[in-house]
Amino acid sequence: MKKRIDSALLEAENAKRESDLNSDYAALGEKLARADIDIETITAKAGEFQVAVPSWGTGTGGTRFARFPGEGEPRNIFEKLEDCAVINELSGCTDSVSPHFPWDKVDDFSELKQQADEYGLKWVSVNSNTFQDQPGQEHSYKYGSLSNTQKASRDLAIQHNLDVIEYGQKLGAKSLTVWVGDGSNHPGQQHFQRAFERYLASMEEIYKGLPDDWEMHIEHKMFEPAFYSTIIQDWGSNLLAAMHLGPKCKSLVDLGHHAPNTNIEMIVSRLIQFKKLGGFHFNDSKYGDDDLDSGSLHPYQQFLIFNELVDAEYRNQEGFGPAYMLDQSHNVTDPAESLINSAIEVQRSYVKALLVNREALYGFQEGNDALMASLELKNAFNLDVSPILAMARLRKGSAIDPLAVYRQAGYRKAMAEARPRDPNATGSGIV
Ligand code: AFD
Ligand code: MN
Ligand code: MN
Repeated sequence: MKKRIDSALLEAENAKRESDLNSDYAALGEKLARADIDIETITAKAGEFQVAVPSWGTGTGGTRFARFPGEGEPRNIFEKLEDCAVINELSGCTDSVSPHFPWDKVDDFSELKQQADEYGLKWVSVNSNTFQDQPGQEHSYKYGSLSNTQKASRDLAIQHNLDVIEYGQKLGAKSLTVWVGDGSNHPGQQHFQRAFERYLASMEEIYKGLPDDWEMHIEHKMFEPAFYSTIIQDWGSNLLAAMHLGPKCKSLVDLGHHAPNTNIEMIVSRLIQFKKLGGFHFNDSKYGDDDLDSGSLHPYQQFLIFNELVDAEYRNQEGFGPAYMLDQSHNVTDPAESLINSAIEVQRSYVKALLVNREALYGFQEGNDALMASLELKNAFNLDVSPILAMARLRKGSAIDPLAVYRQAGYRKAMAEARPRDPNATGSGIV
């Protein structure tokens, strides 16, 4: 497999830390054994866990006010893929990429697929973009795309989604994620029911174009760019649409797309129960769709979500198998560093959720022992599982300390030289 980080450097950095890691791992192993947990089982599961990187996350993000580009940003999908390869080499838990079209459109998809194959990266859910007009676009999305009052704009948006499915097929992806910015900014501007009917009719056309083994994932979002109403504003509308469209359509939960303090883990549970959980866009938020780094603000919430996911896994819940993706906007950090760290934080939540004694928890729940039930979760959350994560990385040839290696490698500086800024570069800033 083609590597972008010098293996000698990686091995030397790991060698410096290996003996400390072995001691910490052994100590944690003893502690877990007292609770009848086999550390090796957990480490193996940690090693299997993967979360996809969004191609658009490798560039510096921005806000409505400005974008402050970083040094050595990728200027096209090939360079984004290079950064994704680095993120995966070091973290060992991001073996797939979620592309966004038309930002990532290329003339020769086989060349793109080949580059990904060489890096050992897979393509997952393809994203369509009907939330902005492309240069020269004949019918605008200013007043919506799939729900636009004008048929010509709706048809364009439908066709774009069908094209995106085709690109995805060439790359080997198996799902389409649809997020639209459609909505209204003024009370009375839009007839709610008619707009939703138009959206559903358009989505039916896209659904018809799905290959047999594909899924379609709908992403809800409470506000922005429409600030009064959004066509799929919450999980209720999302689920209604997914149920209307059929079994291949499921809901995708982006953590930043809910009102502050919403009980997202309960939404996750409901979607699991009705076989409608398609996937996740992980990120963190304080106020709205902040797109902050996963686990940077609400690690307990992220753990509680994984508690539901691991519970479904434990119960062999039928129809369960969500796609895990990050969706973040990095304004003040090196995007590669944020993505490495965030992927590991998501993996950390998963591993902690594995430590919950499910049978004990069910017992406390049945017996209405609220305090012990909550402590069963809290005790797992409070355990520092870093040695397990580091050991999982070491065993697959990744870094014990990914960020230290990344900085030692001087990757960003090298990219700043290799990738002089391109004012026409696409794909960064609008997430
Ligand atoms: C925007 C949306 C949504 C979507 C992303 C990529 O809020 O999160 O997943 O763009 O289309 O951030
Ligand atoms: Mn998202
Ligand atoms: Mn978002």
